[in-house]
Amino acid sequence: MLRFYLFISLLCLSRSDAEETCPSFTRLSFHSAVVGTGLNVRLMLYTRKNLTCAQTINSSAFGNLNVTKKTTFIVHGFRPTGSPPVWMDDLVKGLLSVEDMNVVVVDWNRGATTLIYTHASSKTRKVAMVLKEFIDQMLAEGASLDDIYMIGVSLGAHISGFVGEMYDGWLGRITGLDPAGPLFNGKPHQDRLDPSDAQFVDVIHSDTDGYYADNWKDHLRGKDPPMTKAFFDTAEESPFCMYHYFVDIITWNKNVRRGDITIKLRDKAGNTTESKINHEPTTFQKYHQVSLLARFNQDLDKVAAISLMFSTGSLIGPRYKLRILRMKLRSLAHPERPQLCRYDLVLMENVETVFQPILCPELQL
Ligand SMILES: [Ca+2]
Repeated sequence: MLRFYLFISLLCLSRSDAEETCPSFTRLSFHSAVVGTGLNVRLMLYTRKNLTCAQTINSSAFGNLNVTKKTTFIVHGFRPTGSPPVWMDDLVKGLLSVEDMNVVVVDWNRGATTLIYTHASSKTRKVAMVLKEFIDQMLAEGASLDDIYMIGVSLGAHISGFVGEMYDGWLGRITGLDPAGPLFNGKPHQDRLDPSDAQFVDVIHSDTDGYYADNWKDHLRGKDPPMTKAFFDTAEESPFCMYHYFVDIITWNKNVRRGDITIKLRDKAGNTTESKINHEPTTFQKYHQVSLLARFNQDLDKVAAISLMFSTGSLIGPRYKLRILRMKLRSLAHPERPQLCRYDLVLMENVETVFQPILCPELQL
């Protein structure tokens, strides 16, 4: 019994030891917010090797940080109560679940915690300087600015902007989440987050003054000119926009065909763009319509030629034909544009078939 008790005690001891070695985000009391806090910036690293147990890192101790991978900094904002941000853990886990990268939580709770907003905002430049020093060291170790991504919330958005400004906008990306308005709205670009601070800057407002997030369309429609452009997803390279079209295809092969369709569009000026269809192979059944979602890097207003290629993906065996009764191209972003059709086509496997589309009849029976 004594031995069992000792075992339990050792177990508890080792567990509490392990917990102590995992640093956690600075937790302060409301009292700290009342009296105010001096600035202290801590960098806490999470990777897939240490998903749940952070490592405190600095310019001379990188821990698991791998400079050949992407590094995402998460920078919080004003903390009027001293408590850690409740969303931080979910964001860290979410990022690491989609990509094997370095996630650095920038804990400046000492500094951000105060009841007086101007005291917190006055420290943002200093936080940016600390981050610049750290990133400089990362670059010296072989990291690339292209791989640096900063997600900044509230004041953290402007901190990210200041860091980006110090690198003349060559950081890979900055995402501003509800960037702080007071003391920043209407200021020159060097005093706030702006589109020139990184190669790609995106901002999400969920609490724009006076507008609810779910009313964004009405708000933007009222602007002159109207600003309602939504992109379902974006490309990896500049200019990042993706344009979506539906390609409706009805086939009449006797047997079921499975395969991919590659689509190219060309306009009268000779500009071409190729689809990025990256879903599972499509099943074509006789007289059944399938609607493929095609993504293009360019939005060609007046399509002069369409090219289709069918592929089953198999390198050996017979080449198949896909007999198309009707194909229809329609823009998702511009449903008012005329839909383009073509009838009676036979696609030979792995052979590009180029044709001029015609306007679809207004009424399709
Ligand atoms: Ca700026």
